[in-house]
Amino acid sequence: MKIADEIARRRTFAIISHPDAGKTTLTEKFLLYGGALQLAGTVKGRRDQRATASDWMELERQRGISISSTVLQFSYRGLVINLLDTPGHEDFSEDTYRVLTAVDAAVMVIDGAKGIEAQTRKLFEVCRRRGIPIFTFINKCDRPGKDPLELIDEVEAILGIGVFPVNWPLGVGNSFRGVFDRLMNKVHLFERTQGGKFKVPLKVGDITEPAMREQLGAAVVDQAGEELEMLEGAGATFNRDEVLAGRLTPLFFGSALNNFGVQMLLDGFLDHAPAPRPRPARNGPVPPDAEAFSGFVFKIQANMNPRHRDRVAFVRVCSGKFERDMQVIHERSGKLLRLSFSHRLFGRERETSDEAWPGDVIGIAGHAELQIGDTLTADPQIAYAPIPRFPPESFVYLHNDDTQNVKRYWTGLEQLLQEKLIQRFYPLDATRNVPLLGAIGELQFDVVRSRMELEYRTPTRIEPAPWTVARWLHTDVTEEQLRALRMGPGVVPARDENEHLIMLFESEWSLRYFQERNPEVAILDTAPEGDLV
Ligand SMILES: Nc1nc2c(ncn2[C@@H]2O[C@H](COP(=O)(O)OP(=O)(O)OP(=O)(O)O)[C@@H](O)[C@H]2O)c(=O)[nH]1
Ligand SMILES: [Mg+2]
Repeated sequence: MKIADEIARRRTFAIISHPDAGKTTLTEKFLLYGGALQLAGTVKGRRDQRATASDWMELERQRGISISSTVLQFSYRGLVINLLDTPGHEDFSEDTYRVLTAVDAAVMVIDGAKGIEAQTRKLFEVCRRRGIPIFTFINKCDRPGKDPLELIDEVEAILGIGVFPVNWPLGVGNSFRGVFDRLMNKVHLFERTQGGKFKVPLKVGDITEPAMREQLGAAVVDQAGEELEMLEGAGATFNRDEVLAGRLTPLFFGSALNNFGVQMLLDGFLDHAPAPRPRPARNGPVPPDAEAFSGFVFKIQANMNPRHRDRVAFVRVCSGKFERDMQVIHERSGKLLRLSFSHRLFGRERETSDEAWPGDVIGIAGHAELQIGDTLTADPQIAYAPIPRFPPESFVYLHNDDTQNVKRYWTGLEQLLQEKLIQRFYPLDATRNVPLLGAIGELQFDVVRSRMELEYRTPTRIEPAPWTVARWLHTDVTEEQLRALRMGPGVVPARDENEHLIMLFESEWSLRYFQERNPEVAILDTAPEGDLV
């Protein structure tokens, strides 16, 4: 059974967390240990240093933060891994949420000095709602941080999930030298090297060996011994079913920057993470080994590689076998599309892919009609749920500063709207033609300006608009009802690109005032076309 084998060897997962916890660094080290890179790059390197494979955008390199999610496909240990590095910053969180619709598991990275931070908590909630198993990595153990037992309590208490520490740190901060593998009962002793560009030398042995005691120091060994005993006494036992149900998180300590514990995390994750499972759809779950190919678009991005200045739709394959040149149904329009330009993705790099299996993320070029959330399928019965669109919290007018080049401005803006980096709104009483754009956070407008400049050679200028809250109205609301609404101060009705009505408010206060004055009007937290799953 070819398809069953192919499914069994797929692992598709996202790395998630609050900004700066080390997702991109960990991604790079997974690539190094997974054999996909010979030399690891750094997030915010000096000019002579290699950048990372996942933070390839100009603005990402300048600022040392991730802005856009990246897909990296590679093979390791006979498995095909689809790894998605996501941005942590809240302003880019829509991209991260979309990625979470396309993965089967997540690695949650926690900065050992900071513990659970706000954005990590939100992303964890999304994973829990979707039933995605989570593996936890406590990063930056090379720096003074919180007590390991305290960190475990924090994960259990704040996230409300059982924790099984797979390994235990030996030494902290400057004296962090290794980890104890609780499943294998072995010590992994690492050597610190400069920069962590290459794999680090590793010594594996028993904690009782005199040589280990000497190298780690008696105090470290004794303390770890006590803590490990406590864990044995009080802690959870390892149970894979609980992990797959999202009730237990295997937890690993390490340092991505120094390559400590990276291989153990990668191997442990691959051993226990699920292969693709049946996926909910309109007419019931679709098993991955269904005969018919199906998948959906969860991201669109153009101009990723200067050699191919085109638009790529990221498709998660959910069932059946994908073959290049196949004809599929574009479920939203009912049209047949031939998918001739399919690619395996590795950051900004790509190569032609002739076939793909459930779990794979492929890049499809050459189809301008593809939108985020679209289902592509060989079986007309299959339709996947739309991907929710969240209300923006920041609004600006985007002016074209180069009036000689109106066409480039509109082409660029149209593309960025397609990527749903931003949304465009049309106030009902608008008297001006300057596009009004909304985004979850302001940083997104920096990205818009940078990409307009770099990819469309169009300098733009931003004029702030006063709204900070927006809510869609239920699609039942008629024109007549709309005219009868008591608006109150600081609110403007508008339409989005899909003609749905949305109210723009200057403050939470004006939203509440509006709700109190119009109790009969149903307002929505996400755009009317998306079910929040
Ligand atoms: N000391 C120490 N620093 C680390 C470690 N891992 C990552 N860092 C540093 O932490 C900073 C943030 O790392 P990134 O990998 O960019 O973090 P990120 O989670 O991808 O951040 P965003 O994508 O912007 O949310 C960088 O300066 C890294 O060098 C580690 O193990 N130890
Ligand atoms: Mg990053």
